Amino acid sequence: TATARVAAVDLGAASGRVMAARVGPDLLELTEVARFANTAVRAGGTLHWDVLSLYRSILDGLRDAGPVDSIGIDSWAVDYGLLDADGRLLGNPVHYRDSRTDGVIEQVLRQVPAERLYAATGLQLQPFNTLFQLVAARDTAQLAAARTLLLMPDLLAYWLTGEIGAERTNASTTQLLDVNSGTWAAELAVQVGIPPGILPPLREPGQPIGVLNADAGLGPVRVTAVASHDTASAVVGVPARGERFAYLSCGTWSLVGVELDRPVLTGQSRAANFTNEVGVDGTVRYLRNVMGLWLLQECQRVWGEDEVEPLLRAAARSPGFRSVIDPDDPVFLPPGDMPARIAEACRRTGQPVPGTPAETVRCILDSLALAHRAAILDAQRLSGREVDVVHIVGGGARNELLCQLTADACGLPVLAGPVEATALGNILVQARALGVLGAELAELRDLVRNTQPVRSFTPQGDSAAWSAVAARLA
Ligand code: LFR
Repeated sequence: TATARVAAVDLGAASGRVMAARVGPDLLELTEVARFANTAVRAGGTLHWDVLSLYRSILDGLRDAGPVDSIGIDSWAVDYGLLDADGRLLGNPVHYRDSRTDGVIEQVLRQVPAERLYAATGLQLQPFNTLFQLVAARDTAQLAAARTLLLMPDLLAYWLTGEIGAERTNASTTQLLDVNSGTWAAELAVQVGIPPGILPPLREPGQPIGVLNADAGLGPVRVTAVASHDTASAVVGVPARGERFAYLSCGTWSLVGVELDRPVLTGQSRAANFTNEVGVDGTVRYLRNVMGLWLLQECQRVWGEDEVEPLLRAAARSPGFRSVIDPDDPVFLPPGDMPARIAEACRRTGQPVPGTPAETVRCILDSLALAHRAAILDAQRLSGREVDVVHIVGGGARNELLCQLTADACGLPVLAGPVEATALGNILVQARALGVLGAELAELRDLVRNTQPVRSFTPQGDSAAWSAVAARLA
């Protein structure tokens, strides 16, 4: 049978990688060819992505990947570059954790009531949604000069191929896509002062984008649109059977939810800040953003501690449930002194203040497990979809303590892995487009399940005990 060789570029907020894969009906072999740090740069008072450095690392990685039939790119969501009338990038893309969006949600909601915004877009309110970033930039010379907005993977694909477009799964995170029609919400854009003409034509996962141009120096390889929102690719890579599963894509963020056929747009869903993001094949990623391992990553940065394993071992020995925080409190969103913020949150809620890194890490993991529990309970209640199992994919699947705590808190079995679900999802959509895999999403997941290692965690203790802990934060 036919096999394909494909390359996946997967950019996370902390690091990027280029993976090479061989794929066929019974074959899914993945090799990491390059891994590079993604380091934000503060310049002129603004937090930026270093997009040229990412692009250079991608080109180097693709060169090392050797000959492939296709290349696909995914990254974190919402962030973008603007092109001028000559097709040149206007400035460096701004990081979604930059403070320029402080207060912008409130400003927009005075113009567009929250009910209407949710009915139109189905999206959770996050200060960094593209809509709010653009409103924050409304009166800038840069936006005035802009002719085209390209989300990060689309910008990189543009440099590789010269082709312009907006891949749908990622476009669905902008809060500028109409949840009912699936087209750009041009009227909404106009209402908040965003020129709708900058939003490029949409493209679907699996569609060819174009062919590598001469700049890349790698020959005329085809670039394929994948589910370019990393979380959408991760959900493709979940090794689930059937539909009674919750997923937890766990990295810098914990994205927790279920896969549905249609969006949930009720008032209760809006109040719970659940989002209806677009998945592949017409699916809806009904999920909530939980702050995720960002809390731990920022602590590590402050402590100057590169190694996570010793911290996790110490946290496993540290007593549980001593203090918990609400990880989704906006105070934890920007970069900064995370251990001090966590200490302050414990003090404020009358709980013991973690005194050592081990205690702080334990507090983070207990708190994340608790937030995972709340999100999974809410997802079921709000959507009517019941689940029997929680699939944890992404880097967090390596974190045994977090996997076990999540199983305990949810009272559900956890299946952990693959760690590289996002790259796998990216690869599977390309391989399907090349015609070497079956058409059904379920078949793609079967291939992941049959080829990738998965570990299982059985829930222990009484999960209801976690409700009492949650009550401390009420
Ligand atoms: C995860 C992710 C989330 C999105 C956040 C910001 O990497 O893509 O899905 O909410 O990053 O873009």
